[in-house]
Amino acid sequence: METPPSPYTPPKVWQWEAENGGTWASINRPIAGPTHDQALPVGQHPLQLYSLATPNGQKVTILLEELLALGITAAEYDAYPIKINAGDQFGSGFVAVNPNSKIPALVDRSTTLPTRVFESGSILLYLAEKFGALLPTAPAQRTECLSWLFWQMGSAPYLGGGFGHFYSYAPTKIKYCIDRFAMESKRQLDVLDRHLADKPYMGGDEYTIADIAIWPWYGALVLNRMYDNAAEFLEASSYTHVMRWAEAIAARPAVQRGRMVNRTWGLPEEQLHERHAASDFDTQTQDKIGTAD
Ligand SMILES: N[C@@H](CCC(=O)N[C@@H](CS)C(=O)NCC(=O)O)C(=O)O
Repeated sequence: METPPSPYTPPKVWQWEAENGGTWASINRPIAGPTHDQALPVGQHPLQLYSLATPNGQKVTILLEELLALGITAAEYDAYPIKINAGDQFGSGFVAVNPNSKIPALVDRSTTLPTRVFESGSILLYLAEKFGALLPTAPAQRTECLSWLFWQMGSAPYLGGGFGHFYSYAPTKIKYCIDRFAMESKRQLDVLDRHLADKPYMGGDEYTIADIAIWPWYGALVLNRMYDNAAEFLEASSYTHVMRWAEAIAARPAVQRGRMVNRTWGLPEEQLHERHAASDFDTQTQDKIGTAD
């Protein structure tokens, strides 16, 4: 096949053009560190979560709601929204908790000195170990669970930053990029589908933090909750085992609550901007109706 002429020749040294037209262009920068002073709020519980209900954020709120559903009251938490489209992740307080300036970030104030935890996979592991739940203790099962947890951390950027970005967010649709990442996303769905063919959950018989990490990305994708009908584009319904697994997890009450926490968009009844107590879920509908984001 003949290679088409390239519309862009890279210069010797890359230059930052702040406005490139893509969704999120206004918040992306080639430098790290804080842009402004902004202290983080602190609530009454030992666990303080600073996040947003994106797939990476949902992982942590789903786990916390599952821990509470198991009767682990020490997992009570305050959750504050970090509005990444307004640049909250570059505030000095947030950067002190996560030098990588991305949600989710957690502070555990029950330790002698507050413990900061960033990267969603690290937060899931920290909480599962702290409370001794949703992570098997037998070495073989624990290792299988962690293998899938780390699989998610390495794989989802191809789905989100690759496929989702070029299919949905980029200012122009570039066939080469969409082909490359659609291919990889379908390959990943096939990995999951083959694995789930003979077991209910990623780790085997037990629901674990591996499912909690993978579901907000791949479950949401096959349930057509992401990227402008991407489920149809990627023929998600053909991955029948992933679909069955995604629907079973979507039906869990803790998952439904976790999806709502720090959600600042969508249907008013699905949003809970801040979470401080279980009763917040009962009152959120009245509070949010009429609130514009
Ligand atoms: N590997 C990180 C990824 C976190 C991440 O990409 N967070 C996004 C939202 S889903 C974010 O905060 N973006 C803001 C930005 O890039 O400035 C994790 O799993 O915690």
